Parts: sequence; C-alpha cells; structure tokens
Amino acid sequence: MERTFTALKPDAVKRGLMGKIIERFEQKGYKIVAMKMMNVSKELAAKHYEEHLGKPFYNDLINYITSGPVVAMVVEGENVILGTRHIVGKTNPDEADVGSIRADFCMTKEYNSIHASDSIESAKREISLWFRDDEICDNYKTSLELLMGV
Ligand code: 3AN
Repeated sequence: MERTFTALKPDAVKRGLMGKIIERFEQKGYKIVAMKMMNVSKELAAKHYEEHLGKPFYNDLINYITSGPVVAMVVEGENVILGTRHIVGKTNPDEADVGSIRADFCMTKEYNSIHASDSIESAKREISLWFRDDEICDNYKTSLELLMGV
C-alpha cells in the first residue's frame, strides 16, 4: 500500500485545527501509521526544503516551519500521494479547490497549514527523513481494511 508524508504546520497547531485536519484523512479511509508532535530543528527544516534553497521565500519558509510545533504523519492508502494532494489543495489557498484544507482554512501561501509529499520519490525521502522505521505503527487494521478484507 502506498504511503505519504504529511505535516501540520505551526499555524494549524496554534489555530486549533489539528483535529479537523486529521479527521479528513481518517474519514477518507486512509490509515495513519505514524504521528508525532515535534519542534523542527533548522537542520531538519533545511533537509526537508532543500529543493527550495536559493528561492526568495526560502529563509521565511525555514523560519516559519521552525517557529512552533509541527505534527508529522505518515498516511497509508490506495493512491494516497495524489489523494492527499487533493485533500490538501494547491499551494496558493486562493487557487485551491473549495473543500480542500487550504481553501477552507488558509488565506496565504506562507501560512498554508499543511505539507504533503508531491511524488513517490519525495514521499520515500520525507518519510525516512522524519521517521525511524520503528516509529511506523502499521500493526493494526482500520475498519475499511477489515471491510475490504485486506
Ligand atoms: P506545496 O507545499 O504546495 O507542495 P511547494 O513545495 O512548492 O508547495 O512549497 C513549499 C512551501 O513553500 C509551501 N507550502 C509554502 O508554504 C511555501 N511557498 C511556496 N511558494 C511560495 C511563494 N511563492 N511565496 C511564499 N511561500 C511559498
């Protein structure tokens, strides 16, 4: 089963949106196989956002993601990488589809509440960057898995 990495950013934590956002993944039927609240070091932030090094918003991005707690998650499900990008919505909340997290909860692309991997390669890279293997808790079945007999 495919896995993706997602992280609730400090604005989502501070605004009390954690439950509402996590609920969307649960109600979709995805399986949360890892989750932790953490303060992000500058080193981890730099590795995570290495593709943006040199861009005008890079320093603000690093300062922001390290400014308060983040809730990092690994989510599992069929086509979960693409599905999660749809649930999250476009980077710019003004362009995100209504019903997506960024359209419904966010006003700016700087404070856009959530990160989600954009490809199989970045999901693999980000999961291993943020989680150790023994932090993955896939030793349970969701009700949907039981229904589907998987
Ligand atoms: P996404 O999170 O939608 O995959 P990326 O990977 O292009 O977007 O950008 C990473 C993060 O950098 C975004 N979530 C957003 O917080 C920030 N960002 C991206 N583009 C801009 C921009 N033009 N101005 C300010 N911040 C930006």
